[in-house]
Amino acid sequence: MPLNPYHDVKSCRTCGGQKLTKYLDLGLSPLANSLVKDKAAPESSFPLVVLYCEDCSLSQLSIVVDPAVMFRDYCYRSSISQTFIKHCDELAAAAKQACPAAKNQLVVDIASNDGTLLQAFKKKGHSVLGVDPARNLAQIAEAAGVPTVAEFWSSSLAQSLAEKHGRASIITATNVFAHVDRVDDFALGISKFLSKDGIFVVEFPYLVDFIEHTEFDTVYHEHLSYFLLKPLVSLFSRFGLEIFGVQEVPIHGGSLRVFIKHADNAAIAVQPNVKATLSKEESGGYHTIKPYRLFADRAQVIRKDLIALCKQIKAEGQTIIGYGASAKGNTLLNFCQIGTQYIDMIIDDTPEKRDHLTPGQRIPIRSREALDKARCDYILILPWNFKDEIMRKTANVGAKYIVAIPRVTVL
Ligand code: JHZ
Ligand code: ZN
Repeated sequence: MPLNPYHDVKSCRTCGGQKLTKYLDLGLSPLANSLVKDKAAPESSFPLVVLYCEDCSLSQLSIVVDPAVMFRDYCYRSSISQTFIKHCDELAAAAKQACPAAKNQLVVDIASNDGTLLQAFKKKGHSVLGVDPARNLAQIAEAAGVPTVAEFWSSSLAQSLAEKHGRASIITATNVFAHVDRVDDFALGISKFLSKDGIFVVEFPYLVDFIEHTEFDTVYHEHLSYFLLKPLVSLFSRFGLEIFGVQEVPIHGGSLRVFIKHADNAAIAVQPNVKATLSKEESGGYHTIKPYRLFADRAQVIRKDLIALCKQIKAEGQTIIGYGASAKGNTLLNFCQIGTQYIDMIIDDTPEKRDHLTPGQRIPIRSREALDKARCDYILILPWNFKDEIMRKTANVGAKYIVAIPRVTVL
């Protein structure tokens, strides 16, 4: 890792404004997906602070860590959750419905990970192309029949892909837009690569859900921005692109799916839900700092309650095992300073994560078999967004469950 792999944010990423107000400070935290190979390995921590733009209401981190450090070798696999695979099938169907012109033409997925979403389009007869900077994941996707370019999305990459493959009828980008620093160049790339009658579908964790459900653990260095719809309208319009529909979807604790087309494509009508969503954001008070400050207070309550619960369980001589060595889990555990004094290990079904230690707290990550062999009175479900799936697959353990978000609860 370079000595100083980050820079400070001086102005708003989407509007250039400089009135940035801090509302959440989670202290110093290591990179949430930088799993540690052995106990002696050194580790760097960086400030984890969220700012609110007084001009356009974008929430954003106060620093940007070099993306090459975080994303060239990536341990998160989209295909691990059945819930997400189902979500991808539904997304592919919704995209096709929104763009009848696409027929079986080229679909490109930005940040295609191990190719999970593109497999859904392939099943529907499309030719597909993935773009993802993680070289390890590109190899896995290729082996599964999804051609993948191991690069970061940019306008210059878009230009060269357009020359090589022609323009895409459908471009998708799920859970990546929040990772992007140069959002203007990202949008320029879309405008260059999207066919005249094509659509771009972008999906990201929605700020309204983030605030309403106190999902503060989804703050980590990969997530540079926390989006409302509002800042995106002017961003995309600067590149001749227009938002024509939105849909709230439950994945990852509540995400917004946004449909975008070339502004001069009159064949696709703009749906009333765009205006309705913008009004809802305004009437919800999200253009004022108040809900953000209350959210930060609630995060402190969760910390206090979770520590108290862990202490009580240990005092009763009982054991806690974590499930899901997720990025969000690492934010939670590091913010609460909950480590092996409370949690014996964390189970994860991702082969890449096993037999590593979590960043910061250095809790061992083990495979499912380890859970079946251990004594386990409580399972702390770190990816609360997949709570139902994890409860179903661990029902045989007979343990109680703890979830920390939206509030500390024992199930
Ligand atoms: P999960 C990731 O965050 C990273 P994370 C990324 N930056 C992003 O934006 C968000 O997703 C959206 C495991 N698991 O999906 C797999 C099982 O082992 O909530 C994962 O390690 N068995 C791209 O990491 C973790 O839990 C299971 O049955 O916070 C889930 O992590 C299931 C369901 C999950 O995302
Ligand atoms: Zn702004």
